[in-house]
Formats: sequence, structure tokens, C-alpha cells
Amino acid sequence: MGKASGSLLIVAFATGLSLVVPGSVAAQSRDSGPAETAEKATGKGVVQAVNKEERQLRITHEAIPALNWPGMTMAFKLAPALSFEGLAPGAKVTFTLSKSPEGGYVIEQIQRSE
Ligand SMILES: [Cu+2]
Repeated sequence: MGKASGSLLIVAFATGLSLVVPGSVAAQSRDSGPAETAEKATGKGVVQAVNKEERQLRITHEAIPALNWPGMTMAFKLAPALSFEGLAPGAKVTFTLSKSPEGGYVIEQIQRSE
């Protein structure tokens, strides 16, 4: 029992998940890998904290369907070319993420939403 039934459960769970995600059909026809993630994605959110020393923004973002991410609060690195001007706690922002070589996502473009 133990091992075999455990991995069966995981497969069933993963399959169930991909069926529920809207937009997954388009993503699958474009990509071959099962654990694929988009190279770029846009999101909306509110800045919670600014860390200029680390070049990081803590953002509470809405769901990002392209990445299968639910809404959450997390820290993002800003691309080297970006300025922190106008970015302060409470600012509503729209941003574009791009995949970094390390596998995480960095903000390559950001602007205030209003
Ligand atoms: Cu997130």
C-alpha cells in the first residue's frame, strides 16, 4: 500500500487542479512541459512596502491567471532599469513580471494604476 497509493493520490490531485484552472487549455496547446509557467505575465496590486536597498517591493497582488497564482502578498525584485519613483506603500500598481534566469519572477515594468 503505502508508497503506491500515495503517488496515485498526487496524480489525481494534480489532474483535478489543471481541470479547474480557466485558460489552461490555451497554455497547454502552446507549451509541452507539464510544469510550464509563462515567461511573462501582468498583474495588479497594491504596494505594501518598499525596500530600495534590496530593490524589492512587497505587493498584495490579485490573481495572475497566466501563472496560476491566486491573489497573495509577496516580495518582488525590480529590474535594474526601473526607478522607485512614485512607488510607496498604498500605491495601486499594474506590473509586468518576467522570468529571471534563477526561476523566480522580477518586475520588468510597473506603473501606478491611477
Ligand atoms: Cu504572488
